[in-house]
Amino acid sequence: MCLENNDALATLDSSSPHRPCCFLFEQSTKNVGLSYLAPQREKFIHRNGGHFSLMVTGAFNCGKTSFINTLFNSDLAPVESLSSINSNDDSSLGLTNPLTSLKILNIELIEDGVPLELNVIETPGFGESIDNQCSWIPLINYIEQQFNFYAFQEEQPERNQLVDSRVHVCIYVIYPSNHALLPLDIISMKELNEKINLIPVIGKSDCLTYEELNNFKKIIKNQLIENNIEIGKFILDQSLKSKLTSQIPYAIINSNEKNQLIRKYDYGIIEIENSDHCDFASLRNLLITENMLDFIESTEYYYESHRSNCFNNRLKILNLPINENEDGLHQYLKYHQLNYQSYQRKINEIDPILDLKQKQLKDVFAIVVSKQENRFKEWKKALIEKQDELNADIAKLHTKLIGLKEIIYLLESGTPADEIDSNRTSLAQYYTDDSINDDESFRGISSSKSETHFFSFQ
Ligand SMILES: Nc1nc2c(ncn2[C@@H]2O[C@H](COP(=O)(O)OP(=O)(O)OP(=O)(O)O)[C@@H](O)[C@H]2O)c(=O)[nH]1
Ligand SMILES: [Mg+2]
Repeated sequence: MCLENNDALATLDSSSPHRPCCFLFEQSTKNVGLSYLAPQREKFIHRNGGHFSLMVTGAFNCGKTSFINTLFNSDLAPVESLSSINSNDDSSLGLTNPLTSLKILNIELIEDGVPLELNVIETPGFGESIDNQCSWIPLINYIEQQFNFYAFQEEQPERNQLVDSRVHVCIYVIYPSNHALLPLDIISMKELNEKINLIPVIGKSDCLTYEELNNFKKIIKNQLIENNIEIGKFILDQSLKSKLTSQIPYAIINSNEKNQLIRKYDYGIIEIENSDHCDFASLRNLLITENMLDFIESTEYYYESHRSNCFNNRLKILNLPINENEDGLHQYLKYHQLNYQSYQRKINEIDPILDLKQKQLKDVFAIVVSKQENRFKEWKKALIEKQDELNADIAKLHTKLIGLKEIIYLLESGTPADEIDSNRTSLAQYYTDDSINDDESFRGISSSKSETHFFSFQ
C-alpha cells in the first residue's frame, strides 16, 4: 500500500474539509479486497434483480407495440392485454378530445437467473385525434405522478418497502416521412426531454431507402438542436452521452416472425439485428445490455429536479417567501401551516387541460353569440325594408289624397268640370308646398306632409 500524498492530512484544504485524500493500492502489495466491489454488486443484482420502466410513445401505427415485442423477442404486448389507465371522454361537452390514453404492462422477466421487473407504458392512438395540441400532457402527467408517488412514499415513516414506478426511458417513435418532424413531435419531445431520458427513433425505417434514411436522420438531428432538445442531459458517463448524441435517431425495423428477429417480405428478409439493415441492435445494447443502469441512475437526477421544483412551486403558489438559507424542515412546516384546499385551487388555475377546455368553451360561446348577432341583423334589415315599403305606400296615398282634395276644392268653388283638369296641376303644387300650409283659406283640408300620416279616408 502506498500513500500517494503523505502530507495530505496535514495540508488538507480548510475550505473543503470533507475532501478525501487518495490512497493507491499497488499491484505488488496485498490489496484489501476493494476490487471485489463490482462482483459484490453483481451478486446483489443477481439476488434482488432489477427494475426497469420503459415508455414507448410517438406516431400512431408506427410499430410501438411491435417494437416492445421485438425488443424482448417475445409476444409481451398483445394490445388487448394492456390495461387502460386513462381514458378521457369529453364528447358529452361537445369538445374535441385531445388526450391520449396510456396502457401499462407489468411483467417479470428472468434471464440466466437474473430477474427483471419490467414496466412498459404504451400510448396507443397518440397523435391520432383531430386536435392533438395536448396529446403529450397525459404522458407528462403520468411521469410526474410517478415522481410524486415516490416522493410521497419517501415522506412516510416506513420507507423500506418503496414501490418505484418512476419511468426511466422514453422511446419516441417518429413517422418515417423523410420530410421533417411534426409540430406535435417537437413539442412532445421537448416536454418529455425535460422530465425523462428521451430516445428518438424512426419507426418502420424499412419504408425509406438508405439515402432517404440518412437524410431524414440529419433533418431530425438539426431540428433537435434548433429546438434545444438536448438528449441525455443527466447522463453522467460522457462516452455514453456522446454515443447517444451521435447515434440518435435510431432507425428501427420490427420483427414480424414469432420468436425470430427477422422481418419477412415476399421478396426477401431483413435481419433485425444486422447493423447494415437497421439500428435495432445498437438500441437494444443501449437500453438493456450496456446502459440500463446508466439510465436508471440518471432518472434520479430528473426525479431530484422534479422534486425540488415541485416543493419550491408549492411554496411559490402559496406566496410563501423562499429563503435559500432556510432548511427543509422550516419550509415543510410553513407549507403545512397553509390550507391544502387553497393550494389545490391554485393548482387547478394553472392546469393546462382546464385552461384548454376554458378556451374551447369560450370559442363555442363566441360562435353562438356571433350566430345570434347575425340573426338580429337580418331581422333588423327585414324590418327596415318593411318600413321603407310602408313609407312608399304612405307617400303614394299622400299624393292621391292631394289630388282628391284638389278636386273637392275645385268642385266646392264652382269650377266647371272641363276647367278642373287644367287647374289641378297648379293646385297640386300649392298643396304640396309646405311654405303655404298655414294659409287660412285652406284650413280644414290641411295637406301638411307630416299630418298626412294620420289622415283617415273614412
Ligand atoms: N413495414 C413495417 N411495418 C411494421 C413495422 N413494425 C410494425 N409494423 C406494422 O405496422 C402495423 C402497426 O404496428 P403496431 O406495432 O400495432 O403499431 P403501434 O404503433 O403500436 O400502433 P398504435 O398503438 O395503434 O398506435 C402492423 O401492421 C405491423 O405489422 C416495421 O418495422 N416495418
Ligand atoms: Mg400499439
